[in-house]
Amino acid sequence: MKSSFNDTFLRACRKEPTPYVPVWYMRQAGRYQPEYRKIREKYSFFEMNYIPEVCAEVTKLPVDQLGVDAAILFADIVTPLKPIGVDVEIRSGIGPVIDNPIRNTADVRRLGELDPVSDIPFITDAVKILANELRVPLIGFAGAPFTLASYMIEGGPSKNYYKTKAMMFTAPETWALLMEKLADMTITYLRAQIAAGAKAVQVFDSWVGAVSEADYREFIFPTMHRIFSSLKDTGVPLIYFGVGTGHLLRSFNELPVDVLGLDWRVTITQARTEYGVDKALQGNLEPALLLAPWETLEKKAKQVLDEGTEQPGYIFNLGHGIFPQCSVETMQKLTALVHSYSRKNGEM
Ligand code: 1CP
Repeated sequence: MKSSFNDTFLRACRKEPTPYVPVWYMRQAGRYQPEYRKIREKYSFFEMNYIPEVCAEVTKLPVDQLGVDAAILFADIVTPLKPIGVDVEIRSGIGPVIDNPIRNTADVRRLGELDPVSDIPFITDAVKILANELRVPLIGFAGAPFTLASYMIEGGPSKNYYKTKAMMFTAPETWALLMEKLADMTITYLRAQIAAGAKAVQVFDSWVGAVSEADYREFIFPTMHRIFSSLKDTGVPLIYFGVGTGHLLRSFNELPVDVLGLDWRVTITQARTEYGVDKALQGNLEPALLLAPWETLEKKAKQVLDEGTEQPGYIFNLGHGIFPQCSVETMQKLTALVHSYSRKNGEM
């Protein structure tokens, strides 16, 4: 590892003491940045994703601009779905849209297997460039099977996931096959990113908070357990994140992961005391506060930091992604605050 390499984030993932609280932000590369918007004018989302030099450049934008302690690969959770036969595009202002949604067992059987060498060389090439150039760890990522399935079955973003849940409840064997295939793909995809140089991986189960704990345990937990268990031997920190998942935290805590990402609906103290989470934690500032007056944002960020730093193993982040209306200046100020406030507290 290079001598100037900043491994604060990796140490926090492993619950080791750190001189200050490391920070990165979900969706830290995106439309709130003028530089991103400029590149996006020239390319479609997938073109940016498919050209390793562009992908690497966009990944590095927030690292240089904000001073965060980790980079996250610029891609999307639906990126590996195209090569297995899902006709997905990213529509600006909407998100992933799929023209051939999954309806039945035959559709699931038709899904191919991911071959990293022929299917995603642009991802592994971008990771290699970044692993070589970055002075902070690169986080690789994948979507979790439930969240991917929600796009594949609904055909795009959804509010209540009725079609997804209908498959889960009415065709449990089809559902199980879909979960199995997506889990295999996720494992292959993350292993390829790790082999190319990703230093940690995050699995985004953004929409799994829509299911009850009983249904999570029956229809989803075994798949997640298999994914994380089979990645354990890579030795890199494994992070799992979902939105609105307070009621699932006890189950999440039983998974072989290193870090759990929290949204803003539960406090860090609640996660640790009420839900008994003993993993490292990442989160969880309410993203809407990025539009509040600085004094309000500062006060709330300090509250989050005070709770987070009660135990080793804490990474500052938002409770969900940055959104286009945010300002680069606010993100810079917030990053500096996380570093200075946590450093000062550490010395006290
Ligand atoms: O810095 C980064 O984080 C950029 C890399 C990144 C990641 C980690 C992107 C780029 N997408 C994601 C993950 C992702 N994609 C998730 C999990 C995280 C989360 O919950 O936000 C999800 C659910 C998606 C699906 C998706 N892709 C959406 C959400 C749609 C919905 O259902 O509400 C959207 C809007 C996209 C498009 C997308 N992905 C990434 C960017 C920068 C964009 C916007 C593209 C553009 O128009 O420029």
